Amino acid sequence: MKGLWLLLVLVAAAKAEKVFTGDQVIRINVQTEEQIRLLQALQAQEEWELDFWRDPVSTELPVDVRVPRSSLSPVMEYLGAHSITYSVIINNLQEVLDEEKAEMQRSQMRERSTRSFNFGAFHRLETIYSWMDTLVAQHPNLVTKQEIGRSYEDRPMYVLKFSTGGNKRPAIWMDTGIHSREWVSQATGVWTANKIASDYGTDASLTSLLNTMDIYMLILANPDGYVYTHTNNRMWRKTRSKNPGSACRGVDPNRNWDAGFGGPGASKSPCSDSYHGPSPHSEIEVKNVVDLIRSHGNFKSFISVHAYSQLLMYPYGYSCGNVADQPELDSVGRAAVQKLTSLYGTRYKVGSICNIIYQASGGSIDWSYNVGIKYSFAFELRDTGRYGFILPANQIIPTASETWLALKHIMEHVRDHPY
Ligand code: INF
Ligand code: ZN
Repeated sequence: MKGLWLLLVLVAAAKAEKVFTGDQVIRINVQTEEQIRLLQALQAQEEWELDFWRDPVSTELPVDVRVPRSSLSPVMEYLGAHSITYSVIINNLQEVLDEEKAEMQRSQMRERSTRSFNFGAFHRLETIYSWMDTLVAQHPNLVTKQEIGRSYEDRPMYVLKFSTGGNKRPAIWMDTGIHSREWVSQATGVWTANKIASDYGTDASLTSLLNTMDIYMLILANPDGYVYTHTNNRMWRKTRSKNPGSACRGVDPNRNWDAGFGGPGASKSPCSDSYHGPSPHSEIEVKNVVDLIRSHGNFKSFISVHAYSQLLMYPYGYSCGNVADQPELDSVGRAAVQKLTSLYGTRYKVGSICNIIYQASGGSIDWSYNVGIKYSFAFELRDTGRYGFILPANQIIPTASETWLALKHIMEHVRDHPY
């Protein structure tokens, strides 16, 4: 009876899963400001349900947009009418998603038979949470798991704390997965947590860092959204909170921080993927982090990891003016990216959020910088749009390995420049 019940539940969940058959992801290399305005007009209308993977903001960065199959002909007509050229980077999104799911299932089978955790695979929330307990058990004198609060749908939010003693030592914060669909971010968080635990005691630089500082990692910063990308909509980005008066769910957790809140570069529409929410820190997932950072009071670095575009950014997003520490942040960022590139040649750009991509208000690292955490950075991991959010799992370990070189450089700079 139990088996039948489980089957029914799975079928129901499967039924609820959104499919993207025939959806195309197209790339538009905008040539003029006029074209940017034309694309922003597309972004504003909700009828064609366009999902901008990269927003139309500057002629510097290509625009990537998922076009639902039902909107393909009107969109192509619109682009043609304005002689906006484009290329198709993903011809049928569902095919790519099916392969991603098949790869996950193959990996789960291997894990069950070998009883080992595959760092080169994407995992469901439950698997990551039980792996956390394994990591703590393997490194009882270094790693602890702390519940910093619960999500909107009442899931625990776990932070892994790496500490060799002391009380409220100077600390480094790292979060991954604040945007749930950016799966290589959470996967990089898992790999990095294991790397820190494994290398303590053998990597002299990391050991000296952990003998004087603590590291806090929030791997699933948006747990409800992450589960939703597995069960209902792989392209989900926001939280899953209900918006009063709207059928649309969720707030963009990277627009909900009290830093230029509600300013340009965020939407007031609950249906928008960059909806800033009703008020700063309205999202419990954001408030839980804010409360921890504030009560700890001794964080020296705040690093938030996103994907994709291969960028290393520093504040501000809410304005294009330079922060006081811009020269130092820029030089640390460039040196960190040099270390990253040295591994596989992966190229990154460095700069402030506003200058490199676009004005975005209410972002997490603007808030952390403004509360005095000087070394605030945001990563945009691989790739530059060939796969976008659906990065193949075989790129997880290379991505995490190269990113670790940059993270280590930042952490070493923080260690050597106490303030
Ligand atoms: N990045 C953009 C965003 O809309 C830009 C960004 C990154 C703004 C980091 C602020 C801080 O949030 C992504 N990338 O969503 O995944
Ligand atoms: Zn993001």
